[in-house]
Formats: sequence, C-alpha cells, structure tokens
Amino acid sequence: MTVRIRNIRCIATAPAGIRLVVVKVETTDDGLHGLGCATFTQRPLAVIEAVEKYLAPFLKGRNVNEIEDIWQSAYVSSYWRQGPVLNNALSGVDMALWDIKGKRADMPVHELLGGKCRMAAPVYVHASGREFKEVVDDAHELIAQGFRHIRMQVEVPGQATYGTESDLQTHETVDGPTAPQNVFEPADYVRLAPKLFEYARSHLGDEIELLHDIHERLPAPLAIQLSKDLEPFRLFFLEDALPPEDINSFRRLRAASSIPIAMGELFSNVNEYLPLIHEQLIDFIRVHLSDIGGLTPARKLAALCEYFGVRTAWHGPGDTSPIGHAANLALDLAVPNFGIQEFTRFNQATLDMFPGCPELRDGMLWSNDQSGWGIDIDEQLASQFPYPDHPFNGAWPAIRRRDGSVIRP
Ligand code: GCO
Ligand code: MG
Repeated sequence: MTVRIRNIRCIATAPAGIRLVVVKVETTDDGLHGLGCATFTQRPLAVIEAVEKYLAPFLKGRNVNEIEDIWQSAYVSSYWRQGPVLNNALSGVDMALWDIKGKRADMPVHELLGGKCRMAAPVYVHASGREFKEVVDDAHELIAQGFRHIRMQVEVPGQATYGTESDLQTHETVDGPTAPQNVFEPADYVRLAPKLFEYARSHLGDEIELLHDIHERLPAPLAIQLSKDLEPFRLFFLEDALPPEDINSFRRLRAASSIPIAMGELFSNVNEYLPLIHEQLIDFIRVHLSDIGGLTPARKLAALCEYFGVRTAWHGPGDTSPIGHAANLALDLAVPNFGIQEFTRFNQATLDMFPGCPELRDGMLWSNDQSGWGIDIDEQLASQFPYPDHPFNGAWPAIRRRDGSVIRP
C-alpha cells in the first residue's frame, strides 16, 4: 500500500525560551507521522508560513517514499530558491520524511545512512565568563562532567561580546548610528582573546581540546592577526573567523596560520561552501542542517567533505530542536569524516516535551537506537510554551562600533 502525505503542519514552541519550529508530516497510514526541524529562531513566523501556505498544499498526496524527488520538486517550486527561510521549511518536511522512512523500515536513520562508524558522538560545550577566571572555572566544571572539548568565550569589559552574558543582555531598542546601544570594538577583543587562551592553557594544561568562535565580528586583517596570535595555544578549531560575505579572504587566512579553521553555520547556499571545501580552505564544516534544507543535502555535503579532508562539526546550539540534534547525530554516527558535534543540553521541559531525545553521557551524544529519530512530541505540553514576547519577534538587535557603524552580530 502506498503511504501518502495527508497533512503538513508546524508546531511552534519554546521549552527553553528559544523559538523552535518543528514540522509534523501526517500520513494516510493512521498513527504514522514524522517530525522535522525547521528552526530559524530569528524568523520563525516566516518559516511557518512557507511550510503551511506553500509546501503543505504542494506536497499533500505525495508518496512518502520519494524523499529526493520531493526535496528537488519543492526546492524549485519557488523558482527563486535557497536562503534560510525556504531551506528551513524544506528541512522540516525532509527530516520528517526520513523519520517516516526509518519507522517504516523499523530502523534508526543512521542505519539508513549506512550504519554506525562509532558508538557515540563526542561533543563540545560552551564555557564563558566576564573574566578569565570565570571562564576557566566554568571549564573545570565541564571537564569534571566528562567533557574533553570546550569552547571558550570571554567578555570584553562593558561591550556586547558574543557568547557571553553581555550578548544576551543586548538592548532590544530601535537604535541608529547616532546613538549606538550594543557596542563592540574588534581591536579590543583581538587584544584580549589570546590572553584568555594563555591563561586557560596555564590552568587547564595541554590535553583539553579548546575551541573559540570569532562569530564573524572582525575585518579580515584582524581575523588573520588573531588566528596567528592564537596559534601557540593549539586550538581544536577557530570558528567563523570571517563572514560568508568575505569568502575570498579565506585564502589569506589559510596562508597566515596553521590553526584549524571551522566555518559554515551561516551558510544557506551551496555556492558559499563549495569553494572553501574543494580549495581545502577549511578543516571543519559547521553547517546548521536545517539552514541548507535538511538531511538530504547534508548527507551529500558530508560525503563531499570526506574527499577534501574536511570533517563535520554540525551547528548544535540552543536554537536547534531535539529533532535537529537527532539529525546531526545520525550523520555523526554514520559518516567516516566526523570531527566533533556542538551540543547544548536539553532542559527538563524539553526532555518532557520530546520523549526520546538523544542522551548525553561521558562527554558524548548517544542515539536511542529507535526507528526513525525515535523521538516524539507532546503537543499539549508544547502549547504551554509559546514563543516569548519580543519587540522584534526574535530578530537580533544591531551590534555597533563606538562610532555607531553596524557590524555583523
Ligand atoms: C554557535 C553559534 C550560535 C549562533 C546562534 C544564532 O557557534 O553555536 O554561533 O551561538 O549565534 O545559533 O541563533
Ligand atoms: Mg558559531
């Protein structure tokens, strides 16, 4: 019996205060449904419209088995394509169809991808603070919990610094160049960051793997300078040294330092990552799976990376639903060129809402080995965690230099 798509709808929920979009694909086989992640936390309402007003009517009645053709036909159905909104919408449906295929085959998705290359996926977690000691204390706690890969971020005093509390407390007010609110000065940060890692190595030793995220906030010359200044501290990787808009500067960055380079969470267009991979200008691909359209394109990207010596380090922050984390993990387990997995621990509300979440143990993420993603959602509970009120519906306020000019966040 051919099983067909009966309905496609979105579940908007925020169990940890972060806007998640989960897509549910219901089928003509009663009780058989699939879940997918379409989380673009700065524009969730736009993604929900794309799914419910465009993909749902376009795909109702389709044979659930035809994942690749459904992806290709939906992808070109907007004529203008790629980009985070349409790709996230595609991803929600795509991941849900892989969930359905796994359930029908009675296999976890990683088995459909060729089976396990490793028993679990080592993860990295975040340590941050207002000063070096706070960051290192945070790291000590994480190391005591079994983590061996730690990302470190420290606040530039008085500035809106990525990855620290100061960034979360940015002013959500409409400002302009004449009255900058959330100030960040690249040169101050470039002077401070190497001192953090010097302090960290002297307190944590050489064995712990350390990571850092520049978060695309530097002009190329400063990013290159920082990549050289951080070289002595043997980072596992340095992330987002440059923005997607400045791909050409990667050749200079690569030539200037031996530091391992990670890039990709902002990519939502194939042409952004192809040159970096085939010129081997990066060592880790950091794509956010739903931003490129889901598991179908991500498994191809992982295979491509294998042949250019690029390892995976999928984006896995708080603005990824448990389904998105499960999709990351399925690839982490199945691909030979796995590098590391970013992870943000689920709070209790999330664990209650999504029975079957991947398990964190000994610094690694473990699959539940159930068919499909092996995860379900309690929709009644999900409705009790509506999106938090926000003046910009989740959009990010501007980060500005002292002179008022806006910079990438
Ligand atoms: C990371 C990312 C995130 C992003 C966030 C955007 O490396 O985890 O940089 O912190 O900023 O996902 O919504
Ligand atoms: Mg990042």
